[in-house]
Amino acid sequence: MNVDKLMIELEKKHPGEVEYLQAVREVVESIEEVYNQNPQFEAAGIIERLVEPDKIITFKVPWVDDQGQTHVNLGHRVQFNNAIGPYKGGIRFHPSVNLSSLKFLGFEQIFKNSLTTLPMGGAKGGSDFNPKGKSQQEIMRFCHSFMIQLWKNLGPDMDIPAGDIGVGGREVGYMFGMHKKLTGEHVGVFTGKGRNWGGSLIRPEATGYGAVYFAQEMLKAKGESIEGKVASVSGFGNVSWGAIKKLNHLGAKVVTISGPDGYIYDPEGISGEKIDYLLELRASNQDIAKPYSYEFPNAQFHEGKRPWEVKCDLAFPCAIQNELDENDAKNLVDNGCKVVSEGANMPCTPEAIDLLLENKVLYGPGKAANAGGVATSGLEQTQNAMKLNWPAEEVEEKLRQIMVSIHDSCANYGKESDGYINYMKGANIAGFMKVASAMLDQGVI
Ligand code: NDP
Ligand code: 2IT
Repeated sequence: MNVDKLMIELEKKHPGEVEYLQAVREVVESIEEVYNQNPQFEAAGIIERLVEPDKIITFKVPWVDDQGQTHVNLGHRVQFNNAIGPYKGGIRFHPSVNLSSLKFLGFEQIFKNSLTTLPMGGAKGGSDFNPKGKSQQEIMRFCHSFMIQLWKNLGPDMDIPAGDIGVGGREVGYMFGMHKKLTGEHVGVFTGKGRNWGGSLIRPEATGYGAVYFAQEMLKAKGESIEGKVASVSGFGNVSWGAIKKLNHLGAKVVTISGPDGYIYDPEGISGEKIDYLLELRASNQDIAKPYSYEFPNAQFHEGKRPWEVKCDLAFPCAIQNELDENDAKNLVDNGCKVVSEGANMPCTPEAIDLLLENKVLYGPGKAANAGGVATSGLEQTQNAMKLNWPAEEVEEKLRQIMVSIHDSCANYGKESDGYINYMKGANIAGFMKVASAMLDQGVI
């Protein structure tokens, strides 16, 4: 494989798909050496087949708002690769959704799911629908319409979606409900379901918990722990919430959260009733950062800024792609940050990653650090297939073990001669090797 040649060809075929090309470049640069040491990969065209999705389904989603006005959004499902298991990955509702962002997310999902040790292929879906400010009825009508278009392409052994930005338990409920109505079957075709009807008891917390467990493992390898550390977290959605809960539980102090409008710095730490207050704001569909600073006057709101300028030991970007750039990474390094564990998918730009690696920061890439969410989805599927419900403690212990195992796989492939672990390289190689070997076994299809 010649990385530059491959990327030139890909850019010609998919012009302007910036995020997708960014995600592919990172992986192919990491695996180039092992790929070229294994001539069977080249002969079987593994990389050329892996960078193109198996199938993309695009459809219109018409829906009627509360005033009787009709709207039309676009929906997509990118079924990227099912070499090691059925397609699996979340659904995102956000105005920024387009094919480039879903292809980057689906591509990342292949390697992430491979790292979990569970048999899951990679996929992603979503729509440019903006759930912000919509009523419950509007959300329900949209979700039903989305599923009317997509249901034929899903199944517990074919493709199993879950949540992502703008899609949580409520939206999964509405989409699952329509799937059940159309098929007449109550099957585990979604994960992140309600706790009373097949959902895993800790799926909502799992991604954030996993990102903290991954940071814990990176620190452990250096003889350190989470306790007593100061942590900066971005966003305040599903993933940030889980990360903040676990960080508090393990004795860290969380000093930031953020939204698209800016960030909150709370030097006293964000825990307990403050988290309850944030959850209330979120449930009532309001911005969170500014109202938080009115409610807790010792906290400061920094309008239009990102939290990475705050001094911290641990950073958890948990909001959206490319939310931490080279300048932010420089601020983190200058302020003595030791760990960056990505709760979000691809939150660090390539320049930011280079700077973190050069400065030997412990950098946990999203496909490893946030894999606890989809891993717990895999456990939910297992429970559904067995028609069992495991207690929360049992699922969390399984999740913790999976995060340890992901850490060890990355360390195995990412250890450098001076002992520093390049987790990005390790994650990409470990994730790739399993999928490539399955593709070789199954022939050119
Ligand atoms: P949510 O919709 O629950 O939360 C997203 C959060 O990010 C919200 O607080 C949102 O603020 C904030 N946000 C959105 N855009 C920006 C921006 N431009 N700048 C700052 N903040 C922003 O999504 P999730 O928590 O589920 O997902 C967050 C990230 O984690 C995504 O990258 C997702 O792909 C990834 N992820 C999610 C998993 C899951 O299980 N849910 C699993 C693995 C990864 P507001 O609501 O005000 O817009
Ligand atoms: O990015 C992700 O891993 C998710 N949004 C979760 C996917 C899943 O199927 O649980």
